[in-house]
Amino acid sequence: MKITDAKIFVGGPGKNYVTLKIMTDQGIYGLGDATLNNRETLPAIYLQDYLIPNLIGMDPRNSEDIWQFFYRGAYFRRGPIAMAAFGAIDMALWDIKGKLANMPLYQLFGGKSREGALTYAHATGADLPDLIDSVTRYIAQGYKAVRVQCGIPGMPTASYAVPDQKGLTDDLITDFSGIRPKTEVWNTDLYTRFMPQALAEIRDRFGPELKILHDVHHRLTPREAAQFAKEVEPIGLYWLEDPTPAEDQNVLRLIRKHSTTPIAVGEVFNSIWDCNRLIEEELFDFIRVAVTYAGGITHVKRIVDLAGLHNIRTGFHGAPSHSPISMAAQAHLNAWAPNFGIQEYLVLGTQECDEMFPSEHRHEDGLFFVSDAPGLGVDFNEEMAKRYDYAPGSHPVVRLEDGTLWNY
Ligand code: KDG
Ligand code: MG
Repeated sequence: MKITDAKIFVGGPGKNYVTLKIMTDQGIYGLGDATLNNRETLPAIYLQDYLIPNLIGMDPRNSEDIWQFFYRGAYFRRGPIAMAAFGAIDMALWDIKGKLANMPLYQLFGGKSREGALTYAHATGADLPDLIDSVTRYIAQGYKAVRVQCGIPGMPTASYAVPDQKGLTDDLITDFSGIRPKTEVWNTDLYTRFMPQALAEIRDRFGPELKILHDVHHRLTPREAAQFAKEVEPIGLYWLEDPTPAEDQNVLRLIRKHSTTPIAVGEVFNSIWDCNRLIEEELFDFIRVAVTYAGGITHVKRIVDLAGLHNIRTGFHGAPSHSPISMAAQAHLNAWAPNFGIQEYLVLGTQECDEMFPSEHRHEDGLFFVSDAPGLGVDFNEEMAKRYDYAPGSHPVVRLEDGTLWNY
């Protein structure tokens, strides 16, 4: 069996999805997602200029060797661009494998460990009353787990995942439009004074059953993060995410020394080499990698297995930048993984998105039910994809009030 061709499409309804389609001499094709949020054209060019010319003629069934060929074969390897490109190829090869076997992917991993996989929604508000409304609505939709982000009184601008006006709480999607980033202004003291109280109020209001998550989005220093994690300990968070930037990995040791609040990290990790020591030392509780940015199913499955040996559960990244293709890849891993924890769930559930990526996957009562169709179980409407142009975007930059650049 041989790969005969591969095509890349960049664009989609409201997002620059990077979709890879690999064709074979047996008429079976596979789909992959290389959407690196706000840098979408880079994995697309890497695929087009360097990887696809090498893929043609390879046997698509040898997904492991093909992964090793691109990863080990690249002298300059790792990093989000390369790993997103390798990841898309890997997803597409697994899709082909599943179609050849006439089985959904989770069967090839070892079958189902559960039916519905727990997901969490993003509740937000410009202030606490709006956040409470937002949480109330998600609970009414059946969610058992909700990430809560809240506007901070006195903060000069809205911060990560928080609207700048009251009333905007339903499925808020951050506006990344424009090549020049917007600026957010951040004040740690205001945040660390207000946020623990807000989280405590959410716990009091909604009771012990609700799984409450919160994303600090890399904003605190190590000491501040340790103090924050200790302070929120009585609230019983499901997780506290990315308390500090990912570069200084010693930080997690300090946080662990001071609190038992569960920590989630990894949405910016691209390989097992970014987290193997942290996992082996059991310095966090949930691994947040995405199949898109971390080398596809082959590599992420390796991370999940290592995490499983060390009491770390999965909590894959699921921001709206991931297309239904990589979300399906994660759904198959979620159905199988013995150490599954939770899935972030935010794919734009619009009619246009569903038309462009038709599938029988189902989200109901806060749970994700994976389809039994062979392979990934998602298709791709190429003709429709051609309607969308690439629209450049950027993540905001963050500055402190004196102008110092901070972490988004
Ligand atoms: O591209 C970056 C976003 O996906 C990220 O800011 C979202 O932190 C995020 C999350 O937890 O979904
Ligand atoms: Mg996050």
